[in-house]
Amino acid sequence: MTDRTLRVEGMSCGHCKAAVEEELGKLSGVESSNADFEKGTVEVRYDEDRVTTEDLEGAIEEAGYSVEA
Ligand SMILES: [Cu+2]
Repeated sequence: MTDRTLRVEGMSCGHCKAAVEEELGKLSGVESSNADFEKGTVEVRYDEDRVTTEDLEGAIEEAGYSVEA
């Protein structure tokens, strides 16, 4: 398992947090995620063999937020 913290732009409340975590949870290979809207980060634990960083970014964008490089 790999742990990675991504910087997410645009989260402002608990609903945003839930939306990001829900989209990430749809990826098989993501074990857990924890978004922090105050810090603007999301910590993701995932299987590197099954999920790429691009997949994670795509899920976050699907939820309506953007990932900072
Ligand atoms: Cu919100």
